[in-house]
Amino acid sequence: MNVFERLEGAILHLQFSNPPVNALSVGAGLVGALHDAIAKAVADPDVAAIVLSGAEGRFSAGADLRDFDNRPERLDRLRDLFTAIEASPKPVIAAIEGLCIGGGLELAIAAHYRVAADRARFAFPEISLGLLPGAGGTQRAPRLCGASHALDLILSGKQISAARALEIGIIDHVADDPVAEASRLFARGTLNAVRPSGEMAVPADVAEAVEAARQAKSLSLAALRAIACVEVIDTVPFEQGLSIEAKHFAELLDSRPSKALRHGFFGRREVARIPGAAKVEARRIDSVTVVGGGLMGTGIAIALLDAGLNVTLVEPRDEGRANARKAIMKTFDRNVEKGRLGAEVAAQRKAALSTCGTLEEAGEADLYIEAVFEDMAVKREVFTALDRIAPPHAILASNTSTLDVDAIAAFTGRPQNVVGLHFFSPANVMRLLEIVRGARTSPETLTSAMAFARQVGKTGVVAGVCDGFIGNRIFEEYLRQAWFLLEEGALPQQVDGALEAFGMAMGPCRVMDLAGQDIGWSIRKRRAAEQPDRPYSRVPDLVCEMGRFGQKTGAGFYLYPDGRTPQIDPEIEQLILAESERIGIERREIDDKEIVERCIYAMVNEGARIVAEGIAYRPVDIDIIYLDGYGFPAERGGPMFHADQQGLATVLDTIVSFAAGLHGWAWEPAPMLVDLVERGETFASLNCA
Ligand code: T1G
Repeated sequence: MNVFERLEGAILHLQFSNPPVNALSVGAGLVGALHDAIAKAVADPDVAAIVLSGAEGRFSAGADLRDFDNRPERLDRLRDLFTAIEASPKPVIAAIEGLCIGGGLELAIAAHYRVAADRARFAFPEISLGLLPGAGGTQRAPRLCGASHALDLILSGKQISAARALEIGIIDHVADDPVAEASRLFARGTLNAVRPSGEMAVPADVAEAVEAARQAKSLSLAALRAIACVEVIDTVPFEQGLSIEAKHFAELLDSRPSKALRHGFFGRREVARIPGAAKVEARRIDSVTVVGGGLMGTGIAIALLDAGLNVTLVEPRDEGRANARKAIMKTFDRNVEKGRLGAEVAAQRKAALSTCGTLEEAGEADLYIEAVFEDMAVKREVFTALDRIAPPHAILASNTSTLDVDAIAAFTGRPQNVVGLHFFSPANVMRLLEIVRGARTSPETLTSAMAFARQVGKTGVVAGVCDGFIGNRIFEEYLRQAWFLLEEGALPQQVDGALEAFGMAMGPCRVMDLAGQDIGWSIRKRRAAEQPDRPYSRVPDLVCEMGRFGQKTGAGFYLYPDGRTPQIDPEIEQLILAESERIGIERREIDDKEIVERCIYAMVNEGARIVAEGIAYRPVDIDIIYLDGYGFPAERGGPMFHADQQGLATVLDTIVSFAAGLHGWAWEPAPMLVDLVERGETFASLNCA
């Protein structure tokens, strides 16, 4: 961390540096050092103006999020710095390159002027962390750009360009070299009067902007508090507005949603850490061959093309190959039509795709991703051919979602180069990528796969080899409870309703209707043979035996008259009542609390086993898998974080109570959970492992 000073004539240039993102850290001393430098410059008679800039072509990514987790008062140091800048009797000009976001943007608007490079970007991302700009942003920004633009920035968290920031009044000038331009403009007398934004006129659109913002549906706690902060601008002095903002910020900082969202932010970065592989160099991946032109193969190809990679898609059947190409082109065209993608970029991505019928025609690649039928004989054929054709350095990956990656690796003479890359459908949309490490996968292959995940904008999480890896193995226990609840007394709409009220993007009955009930059916059949002592309810099988596989057949647990919208079907209720009667279960009233606890704690219990077995490195890996791959509510931080928040002793007591009930066999408490409770520890204590 450094603050570099350079006096050029009467202008003092202050450049602050705190790699990698110039976080305004109190703990690391940057904020204090900046405050001292400003005070010294104000007292120095040789200094007439101050130009502030960030090092390494970036202004600042905001306050140091690690700073105030347990030391909220540290933010007062940031607020003091901004007040000192604003109160400076000498003009302070922010010269901005790159990202200027969060507390970084609050620093910039505490200065008297702002000169930015065209590539600079501005945002208040705090809302995505369950926070609000807590160091003056809600009071200063509206005075610069009006309440409506300020609330749009604060409530959306979106980034805007320098041109847009200039247009709405957040910045004053755009220049190739902001530092030089700031000096030139000061020398010309353009930027030489101090202009504290806090003393600027109250914008005229506060009431209207607040009214409009409040019309939005399901505003989060952070959004409600941010609106309240802007609303007071009309009625209280600036200083009082700052203290109201600080009060709301402190409340949010301590709120569960914000703690969960911050857990997710750091968790997505922690899961990239592969224990024991910190020093291993990742292999570059510039070209990829995708083997298989089905739904997954085309989705994977689109994801890679979107990341700017050259992709060769191998599909032996002419019609399959033509359909794959057509589906890929259609996706890019649709994104252009919807304004998500420029026509030129779409053309570049389309041009980066080649298709052919055989691996021999495909030419060499750095990475091969097999996405063929989920059958071991077919995998053997593909990997035997890959072993013969792929260059020695190439990574050989399988997109398998259920098969044994070690068995697949054994089809080759290079198991150290073999890894699972389990994409989630639709592969070009879902963020999660399970990276399945075989027993003989080398650290270099694993590290390269993790770097590849980041390269293609995915959240890579490493999983060991077991049935279902991490995500699907846990999901099976979640579904097992959901199906038992149906035969014990609940109906699909109640199970889905309870879990969607908890925050799941889609309840289990709906999600399996979407994914295809036949997929779950085949897994249950396989597991019935492999694990006869761990049965499921027959209810979903009965639905499948009617040929009702969900949306794709127009009916599953629900009817889909328009192909998408679920409609309750009395015939399914009859089927469930008959099944309860057939197996002699006296149906009972089941409340939503029990539905949620049984489904979510089943995840937690299985997750504890998965960590104990080393299939997942840490509990946070399970959280990120569920946040980015299974629609777990972000404001609850994932199953393991949620369990910590509930208190593991409470979770264990509830699990023990379920063990005394029907299907108690499914509720054997995971030894790790019991041990953590006995030691008074949390899952979080295992995350630094
Ligand atoms: N605080 C602490 N560490 C941060 C950080 C931050 N604000 N931003 C990034 N890092 C770490 C990150 O954890 C990783 O480290 C490394 O930097 C590289 O990040 C007062 C209260 C800026 C777009 O929300 O969105 O200001 O974990 O891998 O992909 O009102 O980082 O690997 O050891 O993400 O190039 C508001 C959060 C804070 C921005 C760069 N600011 N950061 O993305 O690199 S609250 C934010 C980002 C605030 C004020 C409020 C991204 C990025 P490690 P990275 P990247």
